[in-house]
Amino acid sequence: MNAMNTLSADLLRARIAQHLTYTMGKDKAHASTYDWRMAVSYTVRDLIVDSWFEATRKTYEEQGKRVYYLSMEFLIGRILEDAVINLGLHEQIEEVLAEDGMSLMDVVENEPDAALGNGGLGRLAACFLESMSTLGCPAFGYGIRYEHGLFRQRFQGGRQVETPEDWLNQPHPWEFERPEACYTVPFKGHVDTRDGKATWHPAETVLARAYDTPVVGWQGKWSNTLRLWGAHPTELFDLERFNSGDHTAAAAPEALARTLSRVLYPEDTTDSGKELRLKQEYFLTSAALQDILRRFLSEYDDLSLLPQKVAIQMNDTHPALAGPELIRLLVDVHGLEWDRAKTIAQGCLNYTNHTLLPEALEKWSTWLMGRVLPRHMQIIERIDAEHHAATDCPPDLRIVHHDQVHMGTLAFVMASHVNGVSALHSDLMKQTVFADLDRAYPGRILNQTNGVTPRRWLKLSNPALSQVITETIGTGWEDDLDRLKELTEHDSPDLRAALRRAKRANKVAFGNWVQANMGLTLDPDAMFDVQIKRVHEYKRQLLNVFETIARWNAIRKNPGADWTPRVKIFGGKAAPGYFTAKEIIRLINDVAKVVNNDPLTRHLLQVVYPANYNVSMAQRLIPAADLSEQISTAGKEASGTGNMKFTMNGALTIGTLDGANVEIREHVGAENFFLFGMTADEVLERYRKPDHARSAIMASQELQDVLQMLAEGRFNPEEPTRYHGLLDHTWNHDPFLVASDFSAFLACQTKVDAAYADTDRWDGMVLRNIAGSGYFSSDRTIRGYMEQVWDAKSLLNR
Ligand code: 26V
Repeated sequence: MNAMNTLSADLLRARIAQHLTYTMGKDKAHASTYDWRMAVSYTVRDLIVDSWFEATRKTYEEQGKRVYYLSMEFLIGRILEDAVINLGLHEQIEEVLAEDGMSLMDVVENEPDAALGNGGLGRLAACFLESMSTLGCPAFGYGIRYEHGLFRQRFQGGRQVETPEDWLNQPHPWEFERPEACYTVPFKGHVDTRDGKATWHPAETVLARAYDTPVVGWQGKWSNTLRLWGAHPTELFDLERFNSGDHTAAAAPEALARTLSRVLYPEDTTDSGKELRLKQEYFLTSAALQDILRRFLSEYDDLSLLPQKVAIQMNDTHPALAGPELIRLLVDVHGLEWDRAKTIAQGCLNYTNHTLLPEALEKWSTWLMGRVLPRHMQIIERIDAEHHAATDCPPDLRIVHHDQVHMGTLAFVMASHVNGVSALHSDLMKQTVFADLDRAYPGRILNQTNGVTPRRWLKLSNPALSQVITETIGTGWEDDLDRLKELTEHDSPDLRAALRRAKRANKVAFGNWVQANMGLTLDPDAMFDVQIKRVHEYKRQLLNVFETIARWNAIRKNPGADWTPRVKIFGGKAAPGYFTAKEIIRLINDVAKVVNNDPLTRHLLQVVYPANYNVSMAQRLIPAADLSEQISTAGKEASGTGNMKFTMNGALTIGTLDGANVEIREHVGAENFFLFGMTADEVLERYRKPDHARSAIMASQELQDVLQMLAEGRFNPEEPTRYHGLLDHTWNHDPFLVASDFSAFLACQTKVDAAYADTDRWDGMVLRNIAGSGYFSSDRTIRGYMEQVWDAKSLLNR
């Protein structure tokens, strides 16, 4: 039983009123939604603090192994709603707020998203934090407290325009600033070596200051800490310069230091080789490792115990300096021998790979690395020499090669375990990018298929469906998601109808939001066909928009046919410097403008692209989706996590055999999944055909028609040549095989139409998707990491 459930509305009423008066300094008559949100947030936060202290006490007492999750990104979204759901305080707070004419929804929606991440990798880190707390795994998340998270997206004439995000311009009620938890992070300068001992004389230093956010698990039984580092100057300002009148120069040290935690890098694939990014990565890594060692040494005095007490997870290669940094701290600061230090470091570290796209594999020039981190460059050279000596690897398998430091190789060599994020992805790691390293270090690569937290992605975002589930199988599925399987035992016309009603209610709610925000009226009985994710060529939004155009053509040719009405919904941001992705966004918006204004087809086809897709928009959109588009070129999407959220929420997937789609299909049953397209092997084969694009285009009249319309500027008569570049790209390059998979996609979409028209059949498929989604809870994933990677134990109920 959740202790919080017994908290009376009276107590909450008193505490909220207390915070409104004494923390916010407002009386009820003048309190704004913001004031209420802060008062409610402080009230809820107070309720978490006790379990937070209790978890810390227990971890010290049991001398448990701690897990440290190092990530440059945590895409958290809103915090209050999550805490309220996990504490089970929904109804009581709603009741209290209603007395003053407020609603929990208004209060919750007043909170800005914490958008400290780009996409899947950052959102995964946020789901993992929540699951680690739910499972009582003693853990810390370490990241950067970016002042500005991921940019906001607007559309101007259909084009993406970026504006800075500013979540910290209001006080952030969830963090505790820790001025005493503060570390010096050194940069640049030179290294002296005397009698075999290296001394680094840095030329710059920055202070890393901790800001802690408690992360509460399901039912408030355990809370861990997300510790984000803010950069501060070591010297406040140059008083001499200030006194001499040079006020700008006097503030320079402060400005320089703060740059390090100013803004999240918005690229999520291209490694741009920027010095600031390298400094950010080291800033996070060094602060985290100093903190880890300080905590360890406060409890133990033998550093050899470190691997027994500490597991460090590197979320992609971004914190891969953890290897050399840990060795540096152990050798240079704590006086250990090199071999011992390296063995200890390897015993603690693990590395998760999140992409095989070559352009996303981080590399740093030895020149930059040597200038910014001269001591680390020496350490990396030595690790590399020993790696070479031990494995006799060819030059291209070395960490340093062609004057570049290969961070993937460094992370791999320094880790106990290396994992991919879906079965297919882990297999491909072994067959391709990491094949030789896998042979040199057999058994090091494992798989841990991603998952998502069902608390945020089902219970919180889809109360209508959650209620149907609870009414059918009872409570307790929230932290035991395999229980969703029981739904199949209750399959009945009544259950199917209930699922359908819940979905329709969510579609109506989303339709109202679109009406209010975009002025478009959606038909809730049309199929909501959704593709939401970062815009990338490999994710093939282009394939989806080509299909949209082909569908429009087909309807116009035969408007009287028995069409299944569809709303095509897109959402997602492009990296600011990614030209082709931005062209694709503009094309979708141009197509939307024309198609939505066609009186002949309007009732059968609409295209909606709300700007600024983020976690909160995902929470509205996913519960309202009928069809989930997971159509990446096979072999390119490491896992996907959106695909899992849709399945849990009763959307059917149209997808390729890529990433975790493969496992989703196995769990929901092949007959309940719309599969199309080439396999990863067939993709490789297809690339060998020099005219793959042209020959595929010539084989499809529908695709030729689409391309012809773009050539003529059918969607942009004001500038008919607008998409000629994109067309040339498609005809002559088509790097992600849009043309080659087009016909299969079209044919599969026709099957989707037929299935949707058969309501009962569709509802049965929906039921089996929800029932089969239990495997994709991040609780299952975290259990896998605890057992197979970290060797960590839950401290709950002990
Ligand atoms: C790379 C870089 C390069 C330098 C600039 C900043 C930056 C930021 C992120 C990345 C890596 C992005 C990799 C990524 O997000 N992978 C996604 O990870 C998800 C969680 O495992 C997975 O579901 C997606 O399939 C995968 O694309």
